[in-house]
Amino acid sequence: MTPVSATLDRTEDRTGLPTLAVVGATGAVGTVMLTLLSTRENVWGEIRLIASERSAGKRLKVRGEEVEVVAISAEAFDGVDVAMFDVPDEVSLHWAPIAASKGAVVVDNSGAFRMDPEVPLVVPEVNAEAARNRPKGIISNPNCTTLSMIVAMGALHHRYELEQLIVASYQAASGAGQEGIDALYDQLMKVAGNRELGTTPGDVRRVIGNALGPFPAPLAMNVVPWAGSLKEDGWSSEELKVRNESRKILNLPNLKVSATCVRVPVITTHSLSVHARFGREVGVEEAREVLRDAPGVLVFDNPAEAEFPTPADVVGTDPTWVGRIRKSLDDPQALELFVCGDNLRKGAALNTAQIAEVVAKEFTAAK
Ligand code: 2RA
Repeated sequence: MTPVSATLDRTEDRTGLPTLAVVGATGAVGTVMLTLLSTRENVWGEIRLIASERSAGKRLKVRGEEVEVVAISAEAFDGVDVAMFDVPDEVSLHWAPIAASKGAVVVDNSGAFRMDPEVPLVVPEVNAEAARNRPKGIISNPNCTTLSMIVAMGALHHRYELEQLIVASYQAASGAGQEGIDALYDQLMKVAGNRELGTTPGDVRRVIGNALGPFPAPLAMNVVPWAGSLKEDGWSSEELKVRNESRKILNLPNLKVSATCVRVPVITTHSLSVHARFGREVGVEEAREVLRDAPGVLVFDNPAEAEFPTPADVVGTDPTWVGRIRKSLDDPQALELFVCGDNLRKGAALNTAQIAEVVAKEFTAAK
């Protein structure tokens, strides 16, 4: 679907187009979603905004028009063809099956259904066809950390047969929602202007005090080797998601994956350093060409000119940016790469919108 730069013409004819519901329209990802729906090529008739009772009655702009938010209820899904959910796991667990039972195809951005064998986990550039097989009427959107690298990995896998991923993530504060964004800005205010901080153990911690927000340690002037919740044997939920979701999306149940997830003081855009090992020898120039030709990937890789992706440059853009592409020194079958992707766009709202657009085509084709 081609993005268009201007807000859509309000007078366009939307007759016969499917009805879309956006559930969780008022959150950090929901806000990006409304921007995307206002700037991408339009495939929707009515767009209905649904949120909690608390947000009902608010008026939000989408496609240049004000739309009133309605409270979530079974009736709110009447006549809805596709429902995009961006709400906490427990809300999706409850409401997604209800929306599906009313005939909507649900595209869910929570973790509630991602590993359910009856729910496809879809990245349109990699496995769009999986969206058709949805026995529960639900399609899952992957976690933002997986999404920030998987488009590039999918392209390389199709050429070289991926065997192993060893990754370290550098995750932005907005991955932890609005609370994470607010905490990082507040902490940056506290440390700003103090030219002695960061010189003795615990000095940053003392200045930040209890204002940790959703993070287990100060994030300003720091990196925190933790995201998500504690799982077995010391792994974090986030690290297991990278492993399990990569396996499911690429249809490689035995893919070896080892991830270390780290939070960094960046507002939005996740980065990952990736060591990818393949079933055969990789030519680095050829791999660059594969990535250049891959939809959704932008190669930005000329260190001699200081050209490599950084979150500060990538934020607010759609592609997966790839740089620092090198052949591993000790393994002719492996590549080293650095990837960046906006965790609120491709990592969440954009991929959800792309999946919904894949489904919208089914409705449009059926008419
Ligand atoms: C994070 N990936 O960055 C998570 C959000 N889904 O915290």
